[in-house]
Amino acid sequence: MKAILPLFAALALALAPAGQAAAAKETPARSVASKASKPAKAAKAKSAGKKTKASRKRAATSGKAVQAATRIDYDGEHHNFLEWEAVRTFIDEMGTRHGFERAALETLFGQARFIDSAVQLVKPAPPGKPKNWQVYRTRFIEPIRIAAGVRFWDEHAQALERAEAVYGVPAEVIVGIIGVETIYGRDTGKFRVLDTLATLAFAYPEAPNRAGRMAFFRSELANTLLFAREHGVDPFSLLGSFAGAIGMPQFMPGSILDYGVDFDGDGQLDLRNSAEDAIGSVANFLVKHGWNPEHKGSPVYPAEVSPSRAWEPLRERGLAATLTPEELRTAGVESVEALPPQGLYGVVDLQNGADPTEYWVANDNFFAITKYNRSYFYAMSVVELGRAVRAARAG
Ligand SMILES: [Ca+2]
Repeated sequence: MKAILPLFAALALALAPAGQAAAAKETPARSVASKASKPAKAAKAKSAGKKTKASRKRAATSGKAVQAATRIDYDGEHHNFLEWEAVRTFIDEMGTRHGFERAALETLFGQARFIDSAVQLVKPAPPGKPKNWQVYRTRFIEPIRIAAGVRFWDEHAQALERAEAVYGVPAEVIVGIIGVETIYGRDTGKFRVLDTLATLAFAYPEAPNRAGRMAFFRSELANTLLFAREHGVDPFSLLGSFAGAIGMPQFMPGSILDYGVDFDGDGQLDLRNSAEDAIGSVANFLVKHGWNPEHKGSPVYPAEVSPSRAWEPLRERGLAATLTPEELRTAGVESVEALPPQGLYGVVDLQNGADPTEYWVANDNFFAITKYNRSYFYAMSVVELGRAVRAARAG
């Protein structure tokens, strides 16, 4: 989730079934994605994790014997990251800022692999076809994902109810996000996060915003090390997408540190194996990004726009609800349904290729979802998938 770039977008779409496609961006701004591991595999990893927890903790904290505990089944080149000055500088900074032992980090980076596929995936996409919401939505609002959503909701109904009670985020929105990101944990990503983040932090390909991207991935690499230390896990045990997004909700390490919640209360924050932790963390993320529990209705309403196009500048207000229903009406944007009078709205346009663009008005809660992945297509997919799952459950 959080913060990767529009960049990945199109390429991710081409390559990834789930969250990565979510990363695809059609609108103004952000995010990530991932993927791959079957539930059975995850369960296995969980029990193995329990067995080795003590040793992982030792490894993570002593720094002497950090082992690449997680078997990797993808192509990654052994690369001596320590040859790069930027890596040595990073290690120095982790020492001075966060008290990490140099020798421990050198051992760690000595075991990191260079992931060429991550480099290929973040390269700017070639110009593609015009954006098309109706095409995009068919990838997410489809029978397999809806059926998986029903199973997930049934299995975790209690945790979803609890999240709604604690955070005020309805189950269907949480179900929509986890479904769009990873098909409920089916595609969480197989890369060791340390490998992909080290690769992107120090070998990001040529791109207009390369420096900013590298700084972002360096920061997430630091967050990975901080998270592993804080939670006593081997940093190599963290698996995620090509871009370092972790678990069922595809949180970047920094978002796990900032918004992750141990919602099942077992003392571990595990977004890959604990659906409850994923559910609580998604709800917490949304609330911290402007979700307003007072707005009980739909986060988004179909609208009609006047041919005058006086409303066009309203689309440039960013990912925020800043307009009163009056202001919208004055500018020629009319919600098809009556809007709840309280609250502010923003104009959302969904392009449909050669077909007419759809217009909607959205409140704070829709824009909170866009903070998860800065894309109107993404947020609308979340809303629609959640509704479809709810309807399917109702039978
Ligand atoms: Ca937990």
